Amino acid sequence: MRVILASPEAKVWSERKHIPLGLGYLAATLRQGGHDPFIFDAAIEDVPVEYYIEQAEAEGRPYSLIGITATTPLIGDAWDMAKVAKRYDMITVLGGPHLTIMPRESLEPQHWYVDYVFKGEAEYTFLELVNTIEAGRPVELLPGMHMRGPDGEIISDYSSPMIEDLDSLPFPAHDLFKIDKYTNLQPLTDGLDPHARSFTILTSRGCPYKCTFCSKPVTGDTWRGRSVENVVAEWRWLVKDLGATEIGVTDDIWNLKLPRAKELMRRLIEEGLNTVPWVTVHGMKVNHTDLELFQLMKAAGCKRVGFGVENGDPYMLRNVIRKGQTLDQVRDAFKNAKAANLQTMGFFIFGMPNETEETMEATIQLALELDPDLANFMLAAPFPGTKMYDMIEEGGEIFANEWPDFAIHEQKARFTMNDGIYDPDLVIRKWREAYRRFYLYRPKRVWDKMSKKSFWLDMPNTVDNARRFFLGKNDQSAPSFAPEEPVTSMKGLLERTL
Ligand code: B12
Ligand code: SF4
Repeated sequence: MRVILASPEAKVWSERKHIPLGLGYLAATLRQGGHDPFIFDAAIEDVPVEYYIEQAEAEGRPYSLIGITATTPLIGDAWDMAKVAKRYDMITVLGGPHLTIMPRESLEPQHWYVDYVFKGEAEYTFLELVNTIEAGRPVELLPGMHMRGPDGEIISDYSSPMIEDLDSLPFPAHDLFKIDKYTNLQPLTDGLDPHARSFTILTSRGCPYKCTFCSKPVTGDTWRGRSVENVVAEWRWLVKDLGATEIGVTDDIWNLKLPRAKELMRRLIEEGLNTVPWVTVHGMKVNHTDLELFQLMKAAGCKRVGFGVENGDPYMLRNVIRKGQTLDQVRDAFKNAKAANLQTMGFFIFGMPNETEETMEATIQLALELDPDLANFMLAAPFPGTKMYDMIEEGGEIFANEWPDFAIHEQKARFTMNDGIYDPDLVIRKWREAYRRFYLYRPKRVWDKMSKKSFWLDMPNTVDNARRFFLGKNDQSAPSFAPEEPVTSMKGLLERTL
């Protein structure tokens, strides 16, 4: 069967282009099952999905079914796309993180144009559905599937499949992505190489930790690692056959098992696959690292490591965020990564419940002390399915009332706590202050950066970030890293930013 697998417009993250890897996995299993999938990622396409649907119809080889993926901020775009596909009489299927958390919502009467919804990892179940439809057999509920019954009522299988043996899956259909459109994975590389070919790879799924801001129903608590040899074989395909120039490891926690992580690094080195720079996209867990791991990573071609630091206050870290790591472990990880000559990136969260001026100040102090190459300060967002969401439901009030409001880059408060202490306006002020104090108010850091060639090469992005993050003013939109008009001198930079 001819199938479109689509990711709707990524407005919330419009300039950071990552391949939608989940669709790559679904495409690979469909292909293995004898079907003909096409991947449409609105983030990199110049034409809407209708273009391809009509083209296929004109060629007499129409698409019969569309499968659309969605995170929470993108679910509205997914509905819009399903509605469009219904105009062409296509069968419409939704899956992905938001559907794993709220599967029934998309089958309510107002979404009459959605036929089936899948919860969880759907490689095998989705293939089964496509096989059933192609064979003309009646569709029955599959694990994790939701659909309408004969009287229009929603019928559900509430299980959330998690594939145990990841080695049994085919590699994602990397070759189906228009890879020359995916040119950057992380802020420090934005715009530096317009011809980059950035792939991502997943060496494991799941995470046993229980951070309260994390969408745990999506990740799953059971960690499942691919064998080292299976990962190396995919890495070889990316490097040797598909011309990767940058690779992002997107696992929730690829380093959970330290010996396995080191073994993977040794094998990449032995196989000569250390020629293409790579980064950890989601971040590593600091308490599963040591100096040797970072040294091996460096030797294996790693360029930059990211770490979820989250908060500088021990109480917040342990009791509110429940990160399962100590501040000393954070410090050790940064020290060791820097000793191994890796660039570092820290992720910090502002505005969790219980946050006060002091705890946010502690976070800023920690960021200054760790001094990563890049600090990413994010505003806490209570996504449904997180423990944080429950905490706010119990003792606070959520302001966000539309799914796009949950995008972490929308620079506005999403909730308050009714404890007489939590102050959402203060959160926004401290969050802006964090950016200013980290990036602007340290003359030595500014000078160190300016004396590097990459700073000047990346000047347009620097300006754009400065304008949006540091000054903020009327700009409440998503931070963009896209080059605007090029700025070619320091004078120009100052004129545009100040
Ligand atoms: C890499 C990553 C990113 C990357 C790239 C995203 C991309 N293009 O795929 C970047 C950094 C850009 C990113 C951004 C954001 N992310 Co993110 N990201 C991830 C991460 C770490 C891995 C994604 C991945 O590759 N998974 C592996 C594949 C195999 O899984 P999958 O995509 O879910 O697909 C499987 C199933 O969901 C299902 N499925 C998926 N699609 C479909 C479609 C159909 C038709 C069917 C039947 C099934 C199906 O089958 C697939 C195969 O098993 C996940 C964490 C996680 N464990 O998933 C967070 C995660 C998805 N991100 C999250 C969030 C919050 C965001 C942001 C919203 C943050 C923000 N800015 O506000 C943005 C949204 C961006 C967007 N365009 O949607 C949350 C989602 C929560 C939610 N309620 O939606 C997650 C779950 C993190 C977490 N644990 O909280 N992210
Ligand atoms: S370590 Fe990462 S993936 Fe695991 S629960 Fe915490 S935030 Fe989620």
